[in-house]
Amino acid sequence: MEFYIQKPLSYSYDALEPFIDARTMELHYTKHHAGYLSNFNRALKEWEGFEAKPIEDLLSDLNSIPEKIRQSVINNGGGFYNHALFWEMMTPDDEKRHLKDGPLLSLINDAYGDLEGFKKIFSEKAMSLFGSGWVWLVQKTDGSLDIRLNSFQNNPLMKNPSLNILLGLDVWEHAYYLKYQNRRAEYIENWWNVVNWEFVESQLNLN
Ligand code: MN3
Repeated sequence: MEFYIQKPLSYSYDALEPFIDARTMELHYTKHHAGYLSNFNRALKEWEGFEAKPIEDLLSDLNSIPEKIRQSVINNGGGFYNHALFWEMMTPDDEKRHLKDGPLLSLINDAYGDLEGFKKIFSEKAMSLFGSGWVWLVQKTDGSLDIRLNSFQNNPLMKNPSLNILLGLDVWEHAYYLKYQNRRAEYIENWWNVVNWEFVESQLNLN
């Protein structure tokens, strides 16, 4: 039995062309993401009495995980969860690719001046990450925005469960190497074109 499953992509492998190429999407989804999931499920089978629960709850409470599989859950459960989010954070739909006036834009303006200012800082952070990992836009409990960097498949929830994840960018080489080779900056610049701002805004906590 599998505790967690991979949701189908809501768009085709070539839907994000020319910014993200079809071959990268296919390998990323069918090999990398599926691989994390299969290793994750395999590790959980060694956890006697484990019952599936929302993945966020599991990754927010690493101390509850038996030590012998904890690192595997961090790597593979993190990889499974991060990619599931990543697919939803991108869209082929032009309507959703624009951030409209609203609560998210207001928060971005408060924190970074304007949307371009935010993109610049987020991109610089993504460039500054040495090796493989992720950069995230998160919302803190006071409602304000912040940026987090994680190596490997770590996720901000693992250190701080109170953070609300809004947007994430995969900067592992497997996410861009086929099309962009070593040109991470070009990948990041192009990736902004496919961000699903409607989804990002829908993740906000509004109080
Ligand atoms: Mn990846």
